[in-house]
Amino acid sequence: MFPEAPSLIKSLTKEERALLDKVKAGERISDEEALSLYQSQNIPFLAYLASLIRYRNHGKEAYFNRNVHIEPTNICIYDCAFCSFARRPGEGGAWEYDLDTIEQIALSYKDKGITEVHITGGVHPKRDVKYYGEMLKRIKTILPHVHIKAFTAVELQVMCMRSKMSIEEGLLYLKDCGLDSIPGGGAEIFHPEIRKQICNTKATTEVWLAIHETAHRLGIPSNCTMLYGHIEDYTHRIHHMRLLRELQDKTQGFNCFIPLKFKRENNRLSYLEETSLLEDLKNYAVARIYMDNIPHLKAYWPMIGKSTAQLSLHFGVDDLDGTIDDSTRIYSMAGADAHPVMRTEELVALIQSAGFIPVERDSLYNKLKVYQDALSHV
Ligand code: V47
Ligand code: SF4
Repeated sequence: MFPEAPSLIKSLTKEERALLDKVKAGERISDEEALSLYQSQNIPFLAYLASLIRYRNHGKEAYFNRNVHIEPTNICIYDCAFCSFARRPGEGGAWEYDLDTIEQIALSYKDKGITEVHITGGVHPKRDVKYYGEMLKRIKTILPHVHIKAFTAVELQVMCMRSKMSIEEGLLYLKDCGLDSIPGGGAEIFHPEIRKQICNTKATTEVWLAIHETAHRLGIPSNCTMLYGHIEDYTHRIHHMRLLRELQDKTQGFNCFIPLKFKRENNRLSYLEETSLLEDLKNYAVARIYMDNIPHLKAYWPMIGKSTAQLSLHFGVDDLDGTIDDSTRIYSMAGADAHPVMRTEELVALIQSAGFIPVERDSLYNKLKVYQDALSHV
């Protein structure tokens, strides 16, 4: 049962009251209304509205999974202004794992209870669809029951081009090799004013959206992201979410939306301040309220930290990603937690102590285990 908040409701302005009525009735909010929420300083109201939707969709349940990342290379043909991860071939700090090394990595996760491997990396100048297909096949042979969520739209565009395949041909080939879903990366900010300043040369907005639309049509679900907190303003964020909401109306193929907070170390945008905790929470709340057709909202804890992830559950978030097992470098190279890892017990305790019911899920949000009982130390 969603807790009533009579004193909060009594203190609302006329405009806030109208928004509350709209959200209660399950109606979609407009871009102008989203902007007014972003501009609002009434944080309890934002938390209340987002929680209303969160409770309606998921009650008190909060999801997580047991996952690891594999980053096959950080060599990249692009040079995004916000990126701290990419290197040129031969540059210090560059890596490229061959398929035998990938096999060794997969073997190291055998019998560890993971249910998902997330694969993403730099856009390598030479590797093509056949290469990545072989990678998927080898991982599936070693970890046959594990869901593989792999390759951003940006990586897919280039590997298909290199293999002279259409996106549809490439996706069907990779699906046959074991690709189960597509992660949400590469979306950044869709608005051309911003996109041309932060990632001018990689997949355009139209290409990113077309690749996800094609994937959905072929029965490959995906996630979507938004990189926020750099040079964009609220109107760019709303434009970005509108394009995702429109595509979701068409396809219903997105499982979750993941706002990614810009981390500033070791990249060309280091002169910017990072967003505040309140701004991060506000962004989750507006996303939950505006994106009414995407079932899950994920707080990616390696990026924002464990405490913010925990708080975000009160601002519309229902998914905290997974255990990670210290397997990603994208964010630590930009200044986030150097060794991201959370044991299952830690994730469960973190969710329970925020007042929610932890649910271990698979990659498609089927429930694997509901942790009904409070832990003894909570
Ligand atoms: O597209 C890169 C972001 C993304 C920085 O689908 C940065 O479940 C912040 O999309 N500060 C790739 N963000 C990762 C990604 C992702 C992550 C977790 C889960 C899922 C999922 C997808 O990482 C890139 C870019 O937006 N990124 N550099 C940075 N300095
Ligand atoms: Fe390459 Fe991705 Fe970094 Fe851009 S964000 S430079 S595409 S690794």
